[in-house]
Amino acid sequence: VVCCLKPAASSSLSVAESAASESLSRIGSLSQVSGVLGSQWGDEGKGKLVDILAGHFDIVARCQGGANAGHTIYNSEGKKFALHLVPSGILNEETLCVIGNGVVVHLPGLFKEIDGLEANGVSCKGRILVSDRAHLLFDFHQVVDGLREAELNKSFIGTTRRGIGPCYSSKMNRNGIRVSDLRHMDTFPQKLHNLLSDANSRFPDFNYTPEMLKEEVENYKRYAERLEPFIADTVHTMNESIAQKKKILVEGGQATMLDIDFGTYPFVTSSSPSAGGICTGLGIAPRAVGDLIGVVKAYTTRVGSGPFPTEILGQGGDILRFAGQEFGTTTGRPRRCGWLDIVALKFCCQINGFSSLNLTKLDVLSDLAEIKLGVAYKHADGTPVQSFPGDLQLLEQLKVEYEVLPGWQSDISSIRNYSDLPKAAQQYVERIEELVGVPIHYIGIGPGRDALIFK
Ligand code: 2SA
Ligand code: GDP
Ligand code: MG
Repeated sequence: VVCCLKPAASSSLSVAESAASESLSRIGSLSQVSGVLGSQWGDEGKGKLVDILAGHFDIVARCQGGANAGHTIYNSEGKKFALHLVPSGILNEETLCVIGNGVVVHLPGLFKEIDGLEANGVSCKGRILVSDRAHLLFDFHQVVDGLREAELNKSFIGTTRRGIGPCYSSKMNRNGIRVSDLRHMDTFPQKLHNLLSDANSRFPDFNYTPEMLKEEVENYKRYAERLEPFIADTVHTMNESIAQKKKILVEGGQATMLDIDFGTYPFVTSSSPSAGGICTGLGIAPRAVGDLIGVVKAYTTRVGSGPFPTEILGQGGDILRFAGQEFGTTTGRPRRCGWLDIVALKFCCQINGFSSLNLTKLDVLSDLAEIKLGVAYKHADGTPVQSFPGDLQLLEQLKVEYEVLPGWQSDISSIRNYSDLPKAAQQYVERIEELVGVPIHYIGIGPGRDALIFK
């Protein structure tokens, strides 16, 4: 429970109490099934918002991706947690966490994460369900991820090497192994052998041996036993919960610009982090899904290769990287940094139909004298580019048109009311709303749970 969001008891409300009560009613009015999705290239701060909202939802569910995701959250005592597969609702004791059918699950990683949470006083028992339809991501998928990246040489994707692409490839090839297969250990070795032989015939350096299979089968016999209490038909759970009027919050991993269909292909992840992934990754109907909150950093970051039109190269990028502590939660890689890209954000809003936005890390811009917004794309000959292009060559050649806004050059991290923000900060927020046409309801001004302004 977020202490600053508790309802005010007295009838004559102070300014702070009335702001808290407004915040509560805003969260309370979110639809029965709501979602928090990334609207750039990931790491916008989705985990923090999910953690804050979790107390108002019965279930927090992941629908896509795997342990490539990294969500950093802080509990009320300021203790830091980095989550990868476990949904960011886990710190709220009342919340049930669902890992849906669309997620690819690396069991040793999941158990390590659960052990880490338990060791830090977070009880996971009976609070995590793993879909029986979810695909298992094996260590060998991670090896293959590395081999593929090495093979790509200079055109490498810059994956997290968590085996995501290879596991979704197995799923699409229709020889993947699912959680429910763990209940049939008689046929499991043959299925795993088929997968390993595939990889062996594709990659000369794979070095598949019978011992490898034997060892992995033994591991998975143990994992199967440990996972059993967590396994559920989560499609049934989700739909029953909807019928029982329970509130469900879907937590997106990665973001629309990394979407396998809508992102900067091939420099994308292998799942659907946009709105469509909610239905396919959880087995719920589109009409059940209500409010979707797009999370967007006040600037832009990207890890890995691929086009980034508003990227700031050199020292300018370093300033944002260090001010925003932009290093990967999963891999520790430095994130590339740039200005907020309105063209990309509008494209994300279109695809996802966001009802509101959470603008995060506004505090990181506090020292800058001027802040730029990338407001339009132009072809090399000066003619406008209509929308965020799918053509990668065009993306790499286009020119970005910027609008320059004044900075506020003061610390905003302890401000909790929108009206107390410096005028230049309000102007920046409102200009984004105006350009994108979606209201910004939440503003992040620090990593902590309480560092959120409701607008
Ligand atoms: P993959 O591993 O196959 O999904 O990589 C494909 C592309 O997707 C990007 N990707 C990410 N981008 C930002 N954040 C992610 N999660 C971690 C974090 C990243 C980290 O929270 O910081 O620690 O490095 C994430 N996961 C995947 C990836 O960079 C490739 O561009
Ligand atoms: P996610 O993958 O979208 O959940 O984001 P990550 O956790 O990978 O990265 C976001 C980082 O920014 C984390 O370290 C958060 O603690 C931090 N963060 C989130 N919101 C804010 C904010 O408003 N201000 C600051 N300074 N940090 C924030
Ligand atoms: Mg992240």
